Amino acid sequence: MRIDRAEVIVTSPDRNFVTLRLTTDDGLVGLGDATLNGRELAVVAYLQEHVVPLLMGKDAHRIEDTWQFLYRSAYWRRGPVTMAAIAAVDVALWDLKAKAAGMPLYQLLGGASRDRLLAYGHASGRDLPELFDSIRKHQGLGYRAIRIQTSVPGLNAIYGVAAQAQSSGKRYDYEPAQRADLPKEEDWDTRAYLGHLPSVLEAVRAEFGPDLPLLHDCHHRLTPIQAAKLGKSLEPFDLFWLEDCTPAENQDGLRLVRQHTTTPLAIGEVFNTVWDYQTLIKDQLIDYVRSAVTHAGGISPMRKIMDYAAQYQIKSGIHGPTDISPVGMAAALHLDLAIHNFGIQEFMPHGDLTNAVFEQSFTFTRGYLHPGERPGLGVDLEVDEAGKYPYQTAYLPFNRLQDGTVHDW
Ligand code: CS2
Ligand code: MG
Repeated sequence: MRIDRAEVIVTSPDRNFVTLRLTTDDGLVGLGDATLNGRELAVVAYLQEHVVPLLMGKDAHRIEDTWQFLYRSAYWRRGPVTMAAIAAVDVALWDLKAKAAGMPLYQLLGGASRDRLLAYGHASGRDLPELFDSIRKHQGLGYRAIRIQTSVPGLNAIYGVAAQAQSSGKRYDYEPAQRADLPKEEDWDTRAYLGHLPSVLEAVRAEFGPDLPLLHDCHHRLTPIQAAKLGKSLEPFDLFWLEDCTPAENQDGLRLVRQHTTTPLAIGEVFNTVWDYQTLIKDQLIDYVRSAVTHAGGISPMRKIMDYAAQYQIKSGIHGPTDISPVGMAAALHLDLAIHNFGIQEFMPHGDLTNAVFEQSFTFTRGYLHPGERPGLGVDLEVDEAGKYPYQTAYLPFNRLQDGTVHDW
């Protein structure tokens, strides 16, 4: 089974996606997601210029060797662009191997370790009534775990509040990347946020009770001691997790947070190799690993990261917003189903235009996901449909503090 065609397909139905489509000499097609929100074209160039030429004629069955070759022969290691490109190759090769075997991909990863995968969705609101409506809407859709994001009085625009994006009438969800030639500036005030959030979660618990699993994403905006303070202040509300509470390039920063709070911690959606997690996992500074298969080099390395994490009873919480394509989501679900230390799966449903481009077999039923039983990933890319939606420049916002200092978004 040799690779004799490799296409890098860029399409922008509801948002930009980059997909690697490999075809073998016996006519099988394998797909890999290479979408890096706001930097899609960098990954396209990396694939087209530095990866696709190396794949021609390669034995598609040699997944590990191909991964090691692409990682080590590049000389320059790690980083989001490189690892997204390598991930697309890795996932496409796993898709091919599973199709050649006539099995759903999870069967090649050891088979199912569970019957279904708990999902969480994104509820948000500019105020409590809007937030409560959003929670009820997500419960009505079947979600059994819900992320809570809220506006903060005095701030104009903040991460994660769908109504802000939907107020423009252009979005069905909260997609932070704005289709524009330049990144959009948002504002931030940590003191206002820290003063407001606990009252919101207190109100949510009072309205929805103690049992609903609640998650919150700080989106990298606090110092370690501020994160420690927030984690401690939220303990009465029993979060499922507090995500990206502090920028974790300084892995030791989480040691300070851990010393002050028992609120479970999730980190890593911006991480792309096991080295980014080494201290966090070895010293049990986190509870959930957040990287997406698409951003962490593919299924092969993500499985290794999760096996390392399992030694410390750390679970998966794979990243799953709408900037992870249905191909990337399917890859996550097959891995989720097979590993023992599955935690939870983020699931933001895609829009109708996207679902017409990517025909998928995975299901979301009464709050649980399943990858399906079709051979391979279970996703087909409708190439002609994809061709209807050319790339549109889009950037994630950036942040400034009240005094104009650039901050973490
Ligand atoms: C967020 C993401 O889903 C999450 O946890 O952090 O939506 C993130 O903002 C986007 O993936 C950035 O592209
Ligand atoms: Mg996040």
